[in-house]
Amino acid sequence: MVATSTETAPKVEKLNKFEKYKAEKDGLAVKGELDKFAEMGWEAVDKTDLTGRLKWLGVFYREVTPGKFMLRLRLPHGILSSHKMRILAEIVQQYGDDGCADITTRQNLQLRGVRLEDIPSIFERFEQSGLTSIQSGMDNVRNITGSPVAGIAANELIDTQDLVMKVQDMITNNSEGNPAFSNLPRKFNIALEGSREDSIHSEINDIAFIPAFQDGEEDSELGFNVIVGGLFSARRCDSAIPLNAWVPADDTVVEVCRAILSVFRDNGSRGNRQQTRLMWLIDAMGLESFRAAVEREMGQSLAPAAPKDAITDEGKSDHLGVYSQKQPGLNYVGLHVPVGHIYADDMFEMARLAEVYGNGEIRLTVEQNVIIPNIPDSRLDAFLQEEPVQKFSIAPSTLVRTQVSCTGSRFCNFALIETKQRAHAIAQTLDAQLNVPDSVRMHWTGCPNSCGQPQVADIGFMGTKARKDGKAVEAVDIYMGGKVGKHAQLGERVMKGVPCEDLEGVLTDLLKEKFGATAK
Ligand code: SRM
Ligand code: SF4
Repeated sequence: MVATSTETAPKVEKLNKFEKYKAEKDGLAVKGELDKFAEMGWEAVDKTDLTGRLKWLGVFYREVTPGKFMLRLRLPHGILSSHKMRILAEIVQQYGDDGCADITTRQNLQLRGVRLEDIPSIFERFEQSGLTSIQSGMDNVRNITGSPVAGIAANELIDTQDLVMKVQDMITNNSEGNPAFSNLPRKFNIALEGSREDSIHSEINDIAFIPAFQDGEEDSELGFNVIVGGLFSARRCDSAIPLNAWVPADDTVVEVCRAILSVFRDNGSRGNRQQTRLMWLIDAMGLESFRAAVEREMGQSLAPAAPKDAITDEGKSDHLGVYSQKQPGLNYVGLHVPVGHIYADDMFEMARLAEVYGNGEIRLTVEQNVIIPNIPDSRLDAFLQEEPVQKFSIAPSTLVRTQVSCTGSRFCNFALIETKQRAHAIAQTLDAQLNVPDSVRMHWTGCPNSCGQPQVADIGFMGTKARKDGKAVEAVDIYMGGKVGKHAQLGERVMKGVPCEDLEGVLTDLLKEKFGATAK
């Protein structure tokens, strides 16, 4: 058709630089080049492969520690066996002082100190043991989160373990790598909640499934309401919004994920990188058209959302301590891992505890802690006497208990401040000085990317720089008012540029004024 002068040509989007390199060579393509990379050494690897495409395999070049890579796994639901944990411990152990691991805010593990030349043999071990790190970084779907006590919680509605696994298998082609979903416009987060508490911050995911009885009444069919578009980024932070869709707790969940991912892949902006997450597409299309596009992709219509979800007002557990399971005579015990940082010895010990006292299963939480499930009543006392249970306490002091922290400047190039050690040290100091009557959840994040989720915290800290006495110093913006669980809401920034060296005093005042703390 010949365009008339009154017609305007469709706007052609200028692709961002990530799109250009993805178009030149797919991220997953480096899978076939690992032996070559191992042989040539990391210094000789093409820069875009090294710092970009390898992330499609979960291999992260760290500018802060050149040659010592971070390996990000996928642990759906945060669940792994003692056998898998032991393999990961052995990998970390071989790197001596460089080797360590972190439990992440998506109930996942990241290994540190890893050498590129070892990746082929590490991946062989992964394949033999059912571990994978595929598609865990860049424009892929991240670790899929679910209640850390799925299948064992007394208040469970839907055991989401199989569904989470099916969604991961669909996205990754059973961990082989799936080109259909490895070139999304941007990162993507999915969560499935199956209990009566929102244990996984569903509201900050691009797609989340929340348990809901279809008619709102408990005698109607149990399934999920779907919410979409939650995100944190330097440019924008938003809670997910209802898609106005209810789905049964069956393979429809997988289909909805597939359809939403397809609509995002085919229609999402690939221009300004700060405007490419799902919520920007929903804004551009309008929620109704977006929902219609998802239905078209599924080839079926979606039922409207249930009038209410089944999350209760009781709040969100941190799962630390001893809890009876729904299976009579069995218990799960949540152990506190300060800011999620662990070493090979700790990992071996966790594997041992799980085997000796439980059924060999280990679970991770989005608060970066560990749960050992399936401990019989008769073994509980002996378990609680174990040395690692003293180290990773079931009852840490009030402020130490609630710290969550992103990686920070020790390993992350984006970081404006050191986070993990500082978070733990300040909490220990203030616990020694103050009686704090109730839990105060504190989240630390080293830069505006918000990996440490400061907006969900009672008090959140976001790394920045400030000037003090004419010098640039590490500082934080302080967020307050984040709520989790049924009435989740994002916190707001209440203070800007507080130098970290002044934080102890500022926090003491905040804890006394807003949280009823008193001097010891
Ligand atoms: Fe994150 C990028 C660490 C959860 C938002 N995140 C990064 C990178 C990969 C940057 C880099 O290459 O250095 C960090 C790796 C540092 C390192 O060496 O560990 C990093 N993010 C993390 C982890 C490890 C923080 C932690 O200590 O737990 C978490 C890993 C989760 C996992 O297992 O996959 C992690 N990141 C999050 C979350 C929280 C969540 O998912 O609940 C968010 C906010 C939620 C969201 O995504 O909407 C988050 N990370 C980001 C962003 C901002 C995304 C955006 O749309 O702008 C970036 C930067 C980017 O993607 O450009 C980022
Ligand atoms: Fe790195 Fe910033 Fe994420 Fe912390 S919030 S891990 S500093 S990108």
